Amino acid sequence: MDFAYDDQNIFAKILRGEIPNKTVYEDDYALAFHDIAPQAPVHVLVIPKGPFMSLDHFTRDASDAEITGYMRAISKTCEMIGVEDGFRAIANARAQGGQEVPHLHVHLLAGRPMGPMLA
Ligand code: IU
Repeated sequence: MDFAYDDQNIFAKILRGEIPNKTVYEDDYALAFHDIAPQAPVHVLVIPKGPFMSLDHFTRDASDAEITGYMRAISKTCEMIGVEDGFRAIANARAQGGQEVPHLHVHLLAGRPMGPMLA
């Protein structure tokens, strides 16, 4: 499987500070920011700082510290945005998964009922 990472993707540019973002949470392992086209009252993307395309790539190649750090950052982000009433987490991967930006991102959606099924 080809996991060639494109360091010109938009989230890589955001991580390098070349493009601004509305940051919710940041630490050594991850950045969380508001999605530019929110699909819910709260729609935040959490991305690892390393060059990982997708969830399978990340969980194959990232170090234990990177994986733990990223998961903890998701928890911290949930604290920041307030998800007491529930939320949905989605990680699209590659073409059939509907992934548009080839840097791993978990969508956190909250603030409305999500319905029983994904599209
Ligand atoms: P996807 O899972 O790769 O399809 O999601 C990409 C998301 O990135 C999507 O929800 C876009 O609205 C969002 N996004 C963004 O927040 N800022 C950008 O500059 C671009 C896309 I391009």
